Amino acid sequence: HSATRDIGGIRISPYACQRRTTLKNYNQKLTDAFEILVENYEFNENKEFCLAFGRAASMLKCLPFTVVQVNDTEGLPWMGEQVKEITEDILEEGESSKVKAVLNDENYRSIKLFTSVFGVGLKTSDKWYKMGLRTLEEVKCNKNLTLTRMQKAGFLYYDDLISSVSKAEADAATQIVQDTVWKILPDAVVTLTGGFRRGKQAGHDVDFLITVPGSRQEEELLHTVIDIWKTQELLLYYDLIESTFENTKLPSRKVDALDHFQKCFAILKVHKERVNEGSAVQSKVFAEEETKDWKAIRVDLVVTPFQHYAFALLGWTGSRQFERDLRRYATHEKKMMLDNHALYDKTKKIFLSAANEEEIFSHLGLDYLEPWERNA
Ligand code: DCP
Ligand code: MG
Repeated sequence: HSATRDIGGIRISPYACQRRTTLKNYNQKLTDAFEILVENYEFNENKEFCLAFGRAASMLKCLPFTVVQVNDTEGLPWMGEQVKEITEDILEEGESSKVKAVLNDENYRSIKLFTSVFGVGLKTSDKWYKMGLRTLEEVKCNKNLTLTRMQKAGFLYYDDLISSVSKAEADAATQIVQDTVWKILPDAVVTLTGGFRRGKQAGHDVDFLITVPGSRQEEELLHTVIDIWKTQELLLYYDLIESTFENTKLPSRKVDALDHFQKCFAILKVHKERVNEGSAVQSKVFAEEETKDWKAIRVDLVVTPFQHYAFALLGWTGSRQFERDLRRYATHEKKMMLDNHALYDKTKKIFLSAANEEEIFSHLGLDYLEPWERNA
């Protein structure tokens, strides 16, 4: 599986952290199809197939040309037999019967629908499906179910939360976060992370990383931010998770496990007047009919000690596939362990410190990739 190939004199690596993947995707038709299969295998907890199709999709995203025949993928890493078959179907028939079957599958459709509610994961979705429930109306009307506080918020703000967050809305949220944080600690660093840092124009939430140069001033920060937002009535939902971080703990390989930093998963009330979409004229026309002048937006705030900021920034910028490959590369090519907190050299038995992302790439012997080149 570690085949490499030259494209325009550039060797294509099986690791996403050695490929520059921008948002320009010449093979979206194929990658969309593979991502549907990835999602389906995720729902069925088939890790092996999840990885296989995820890696294939990610590989196709970095190509500087559109694949028009299966031969075009010859020699590329991760192009297994199944991947080739589906690629062939799509290129020749315009669609894949396998992908079509998933899209029509009752289980896939129900789990997709249920997990679209904030606070509803695979376990809950599976339970609802096995109870015979198929629609959100049926869930809401079922008297035997007890919803968590998170799920109640998920249903309450469902329409706002499924409509994706625009860059303008993310900027408005950034303003709110910065205003509040800087009122408390003017030296704090507030960074927009996640997909928006990679240059995406839309996302499902807005991710922030907060740190304070100097020592330990950040510990009370989130509590104060929350108190201020409560009095301003800007918090529609929040869950504050205290830090369980220990300096001596070795990095973990699990890319989907939550990190140990203090964080707040919130739903923020963002007033439309704060959102500069460049369509002010239109919004004025409709202003009189409108009753709700705000949108509920999912916001994640993560607070890190200053020495761990670069690792957290690298970890929270994503993409998920990029993060997976970065850790896999560290483990298998460098005998190092990397996570959102630290980098540990197993040969030298020491933690390697870093003041910025460039230094982490350099410790790993990797060429630096800009955030917008990490859209693997
Ligand atoms: N992340 C993490 N630990 C978590 C959740 C996320 O380290 N518990 C990291 C991995 C992701 C990044 O943070 O690459 C951002 O997570 P999102 O799920 O918000 O993904 P994106 O921002 O890339 O996409 P979207 O546009 O859907 O928000
Ligand atoms: Mg995000």
